[in-house]
Amino acid sequence: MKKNVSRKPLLLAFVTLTLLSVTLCLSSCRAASGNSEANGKDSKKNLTQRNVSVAGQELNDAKCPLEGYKLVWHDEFEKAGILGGDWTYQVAPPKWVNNELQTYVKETSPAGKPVAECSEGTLKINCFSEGDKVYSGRVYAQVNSGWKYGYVEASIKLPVGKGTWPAFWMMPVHFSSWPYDGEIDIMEEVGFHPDYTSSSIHCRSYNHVKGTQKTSERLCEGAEGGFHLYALEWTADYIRTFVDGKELLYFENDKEGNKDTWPFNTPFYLILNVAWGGNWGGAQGVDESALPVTMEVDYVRVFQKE
Ligand SMILES: [Ca+2]
Repeated sequence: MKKNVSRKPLLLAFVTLTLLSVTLCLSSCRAASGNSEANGKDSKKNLTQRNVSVAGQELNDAKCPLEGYKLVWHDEFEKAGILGGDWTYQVAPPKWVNNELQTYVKETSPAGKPVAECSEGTLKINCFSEGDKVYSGRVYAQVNSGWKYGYVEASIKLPVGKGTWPAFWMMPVHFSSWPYDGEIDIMEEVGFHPDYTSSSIHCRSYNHVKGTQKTSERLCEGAEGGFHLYALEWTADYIRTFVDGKELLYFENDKEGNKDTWPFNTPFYLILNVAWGGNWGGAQGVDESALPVTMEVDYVRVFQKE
């Protein structure tokens, strides 16, 4: 596209100011962790900005789904009701991880309200208060087998409200300890920093406890309230993520054969959840008047190389 040359100084000033304010906000706002299994550990994300508005930044965008991959598993959530048999519910009390405030239950709250339900072609993960608790859903796809390498995508509409911390991510099937076994965060967002979606990887050498995790974040306008495509390509050589086909995170296997820097050579399963509060989601407090909230997922698809 042609650019109006006379506007360049203005544009540059705007980009500089935007970057400055984003950087300031990030350094002050992001006091906390990824959606990790590091229970209660304070942490800071080491952000790499790959904002599309950065002048001269070449982004390796792609047409999703990527070519050369074949669909091996998917859920379009067309069948109304509870989730199918490929899914497992996490049951966990508040403060189980990351000082999060929600109670995760299987299927429904004590009063019978669903934390995860399919209707009108989408999965809804509901986070709501009931009595003196906040209930929410955290569900796993293929928790016992997972997938090793491939291309994964989900179309997701994020909830709105200070305190929300929705995520689409992966953990290793054979798990002994965090971060040694690795974690792949395809999409995370927090309600106090709306529409800024991020991707991260965690392992022993790169994790938020040490401030060395690999993270990339970018404004995805309308992520709260509209469906956007969050995707991961994971090969033996690299991990990269996309938002609406725009590359966000790129992390390369250093090929040292060292699990500390590349634990991503075993099967990982998929996770969808809405956390409430916690080290990151609650870093600026929570607004309970925002509840109930819902994360809506149109589909999740897993592809592998033919
Ligand atoms: Ca659907």
